[in-house]
Amino acid sequence: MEEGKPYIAVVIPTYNERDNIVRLITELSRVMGEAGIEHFYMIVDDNSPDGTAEAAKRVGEEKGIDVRVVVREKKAGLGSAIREGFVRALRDERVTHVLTMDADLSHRPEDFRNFIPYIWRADLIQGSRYMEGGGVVNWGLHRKIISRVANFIVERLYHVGVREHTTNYRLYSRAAAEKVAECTRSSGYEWIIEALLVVHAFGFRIVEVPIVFVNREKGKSKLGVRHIIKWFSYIIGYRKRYKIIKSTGKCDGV
Ligand SMILES: Nc1nc2c(ncn2[C@@H]2O[C@H](COP(=O)(O)OP(=O)(O)OP(=O)(O)O)[C@@H](O)[C@H]2O)c(=O)[nH]1
Ligand SMILES: [Mg+2]
Repeated sequence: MEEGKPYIAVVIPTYNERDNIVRLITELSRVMGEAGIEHFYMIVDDNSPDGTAEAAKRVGEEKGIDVRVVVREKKAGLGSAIREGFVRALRDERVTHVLTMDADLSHRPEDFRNFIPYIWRADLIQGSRYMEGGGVVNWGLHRKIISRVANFIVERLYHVGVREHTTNYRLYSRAAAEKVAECTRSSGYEWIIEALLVVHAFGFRIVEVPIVFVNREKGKSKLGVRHIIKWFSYIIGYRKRYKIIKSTGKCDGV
C-alpha cells in the first residue's frame, strides 16, 4: 500500500436512527478534523419512517460536512445496505479507504483514533472488543454469550487470526473494499462476517485495534432469534464458497 493522504468514505447503514446519526456525524467529524483526515459520509437509509435521511442531509448542510445520502425504497437488510454504500463510495476515485460503523453510537467516534496508526499498515483494521483496551458496556449475559460463541466458531472454522469478527467497526483499504463490493452476496447481519472472510480469503493483512462497544441507548434493538439462527447456519455453510475464493483468487461464477 502506498502511503499518502487518506481520503475516507464513511459508510453507515441506517434504519430509524434520526437522533443517533446526527450525533455520530457531528462527533466523528470532530475526531477526523482533529487528525486532519479528509472524509465524507455515505449514508444508506432504507426509507426510515422517522426521517433519518432528511436529518442526515440537514446536519451536513448546517455544518458544512460532506454527507451523501442514498435512500432505498424499503428495508432490505444491513448487509445489502453496506454493499450499496461501498459500490457508490468507490465510484469516487479519490477514496483510499472505507470506514464502516453502526449508526446507533455503539461504535464510539473517539475510538477511531486507535485506527489511525494502522491506516497504511493493513487492508482491514477490525475494531475489537476482545483485546486489551477493548470492552463492552451495557450488555446482558445473553448478548455476551452469543457474541463469544459466534467469535469462537468463526475463528475455529476460518483461522482469521483475530479475536473479534462480528462487529462492523472497520477500516478497509480501497483494494480490500473493492473485493468486498464485488464478492459479497449476503444481505443481512451475516454480511459482516462474509466481508471479513472475503478479505481473509484474498490474503489481505488484517489487524485488530481496541474499541469499547456501548449498547444502543436510543431506538429499539432489531436483532431477533430468527436473525441469530440464520447467522449461524450461514457461517457454517460459507466454507465452500470461502475455499473456492481462496483457491482460485476469484469470486465470479461462485
Ligand atoms: N439501511 C439499513 N440499515 C439497517 C438495516 N438493519 C439494520 N440497519 C442499521 O445497521 C446498523 C446496525 O444495526 P443494529 O440494529 O444496531 O444491530 P445490532 O447492533 O446488532 O443490534 P442492536 O442491539 O439493536 O443495536 C444500525 O446503524 C442500523 O440502523 C436495514 O435493513 N437497512
Ligand atoms: Mg446496534
